[in-house]
Amino acid sequence: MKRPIFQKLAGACAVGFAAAVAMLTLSATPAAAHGERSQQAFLRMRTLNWYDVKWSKTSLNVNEEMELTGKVHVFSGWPQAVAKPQEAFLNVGEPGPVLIRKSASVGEVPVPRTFSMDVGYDYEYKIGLKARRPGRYHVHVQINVKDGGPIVGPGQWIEIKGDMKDFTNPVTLLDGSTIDLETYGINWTYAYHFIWMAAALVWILYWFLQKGIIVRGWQVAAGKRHEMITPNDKRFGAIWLAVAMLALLIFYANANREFPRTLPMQAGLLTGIPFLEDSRAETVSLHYSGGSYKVPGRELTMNVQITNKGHEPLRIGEFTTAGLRFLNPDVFTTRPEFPDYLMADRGLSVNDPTPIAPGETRSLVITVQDARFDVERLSDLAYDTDSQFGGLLFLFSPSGKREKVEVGGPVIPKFQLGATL
Ligand SMILES: [Cu+2]
Repeated sequence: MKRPIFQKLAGACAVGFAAAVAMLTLSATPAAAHGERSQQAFLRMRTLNWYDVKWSKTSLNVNEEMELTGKVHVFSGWPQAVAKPQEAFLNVGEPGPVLIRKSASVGEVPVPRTFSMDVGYDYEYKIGLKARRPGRYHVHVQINVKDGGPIVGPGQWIEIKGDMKDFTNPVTLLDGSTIDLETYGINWTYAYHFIWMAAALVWILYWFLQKGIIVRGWQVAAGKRHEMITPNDKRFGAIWLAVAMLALLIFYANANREFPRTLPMQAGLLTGIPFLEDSRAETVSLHYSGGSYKVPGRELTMNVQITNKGHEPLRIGEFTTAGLRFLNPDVFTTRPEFPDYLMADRGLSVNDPTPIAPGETRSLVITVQDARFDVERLSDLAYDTDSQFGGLLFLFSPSGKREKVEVGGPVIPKFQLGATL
């Protein structure tokens, strides 16, 4: 039976309305969009594993300084699709220069430039920041990898109070004088930009006012391209070029006279940055023998075989990946200081909670389960072309010693309902 046209229209409208409602409801999650969740799950889990990240302050005044410190493990199963961190740059993920970077170091080596990291090793970093613009900002540690893009670590809300007008950024030069980088040479910066913008405008206007783009297009199409530029045009071009060259020479001579000694911007690649001593600690070895990810239950299950080669019994206390921390409440009796949205303090459980004795090899099922897995869009793992997870497991001894071991591999996504939440 053929349906009348208005019925079809009504049907289409209903579908459209439902879609609109769905979109509005779906986008009604907290508006904290800063892009860190937009990268693929496998990329965030299997590139840089951030841990021990600390923000020395969460509230500060304009001009006050703070430190962002922590460690990063370069995952051994670095995805094939991402360039290795052979050329990396330590940065801060923040909305513009709200805090300026006063210093940055990796393994005690100052890194104002690009450095090289090796897969499988751990590095310790420290970034000195100074508050510039008042407001409340989400501040992340970030490492930019050449051809791999920015890889963002965990973020913390930082509150800056005061007035940006009071901000100063003094530095002492090699000759002993002090300048304020915030305003130093600002008039020349404006002047040079304005002069060259004006010159560009004159150039564009001249050519545009001669004939315009379309008429020139016609001329070329008509095979008259050689008649297009008149002797007058050539004269204008020559004068413009001469004036531009002269201006360049004068500006250059002027700058050279005013600042006879300058150092070029420091570039180049730093290699051989010291990694953390315990990078290759072999106290614990782990063999991953498969796992699954239940999409409805936000539950990652890993089957592992862990060997304790140390002298103390060990308990599995934490799994960390993509800046998220899943803690075993049996081990963590007090809540560590860490952004709430990234820490599931009851997110990890083990099928056999008894400590792994020295010399023992035990097969275990580790379950990581929390809504944060979904909120931080790590569930996308199930839809990736490379459904492999990765992360770090932390094991703790009675004396409080922490052992770290990598875990990762392919998971089988499960979509059935009825999984425990
Ligand atoms: Cu953020």
